[in-house]
Amino acid sequence: MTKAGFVSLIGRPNAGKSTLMNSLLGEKIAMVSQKANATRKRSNAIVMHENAQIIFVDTPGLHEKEKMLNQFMLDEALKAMGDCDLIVYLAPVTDSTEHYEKFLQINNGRVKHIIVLSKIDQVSQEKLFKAIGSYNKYADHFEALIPVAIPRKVGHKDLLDIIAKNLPDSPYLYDPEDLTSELVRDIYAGFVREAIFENISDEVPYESDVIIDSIEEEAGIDRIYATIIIEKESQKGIIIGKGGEAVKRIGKSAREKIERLSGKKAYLNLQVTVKKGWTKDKNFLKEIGYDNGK
Ligand SMILES: Nc1nc2c(ncn2[C@@H]2O[C@H](COP(=O)(O)OP(=O)(O)OP(=O)(O)O)[C@@H](O)[C@H]2O)c(=O)[nH]1
Ligand SMILES: [Mg+2]
Repeated sequence: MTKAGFVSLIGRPNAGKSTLMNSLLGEKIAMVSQKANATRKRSNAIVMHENAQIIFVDTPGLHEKEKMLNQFMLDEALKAMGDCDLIVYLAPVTDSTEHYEKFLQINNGRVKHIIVLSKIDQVSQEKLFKAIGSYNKYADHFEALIPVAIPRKVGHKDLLDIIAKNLPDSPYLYDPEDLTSELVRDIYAGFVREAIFENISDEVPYESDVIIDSIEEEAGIDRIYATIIIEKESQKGIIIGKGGEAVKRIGKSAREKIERLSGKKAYLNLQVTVKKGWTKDKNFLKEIGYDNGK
């Protein structure tokens, strides 16, 4: 008898959702950043654990909506919450339970959940015990609480065991050899975005996006052509940098991430284009894949 199901990773921006998904998969496919609001679209990772196929769904952090793009991001998270077999709610160990209470209100008992207390490597034992204690009063609401330190893979096996236990009996939903059902172009676009988040400060990462125009696969090398979209003409100089040094750094970093995943040499060509006000342009957002049906 096998088990299979969808497990949505839900939590505040920067809680560690994408990092946890990559770590459980053992491959980097989702972009991660020190800056909040990195993930914009749902993505998934297919993790086999004993007789269970766990399909993790990474989501944008639950946050206050502002721009239309943020509204899309919030809708993505809410959709993933309603449409899964189990929720893993990530709470950084330093967070108060206030955020968790908000999550309980939104979920309203609809989908059962496990709490993952993340980033426990950043606090003392004493603080960890205190944080665990602060969730005691909600014990009727969650299936389990698992403390996790992703860099040391602490808590990973416990988490996979308890998830598998909570999944429905089902045949496998994907080929067990598959890592994800995402398109390669979406994963690569995430890597370029991650490189922008790493190399460029202030608002530019939030006002830019990346489209993979084409991927040409040759025997020893993949050639990838991508466009970075920015909101304002004035951001062009920032993204490109003096003598092109910023865009070169972005390209090098993204190319290395691509090569690590593909195990193959890559050539990455980056173009920069200005699309005024794109984060508020409903039609354009739809065109580049941010379609929440509204
Ligand atoms: N020390 C430590 N850092 C962590 C851990 N988990 C995540 N991080 C770091 O926390 C930051 C945010 O991680 P992400 O995985 O991008 O967070 P997220 O929840 O996906 O954030 P959004 O996509 O913005 O919603 C990154 O700098 C990670 O390296 C952990 O267990 N320990
Ligand atoms: Mg993320």
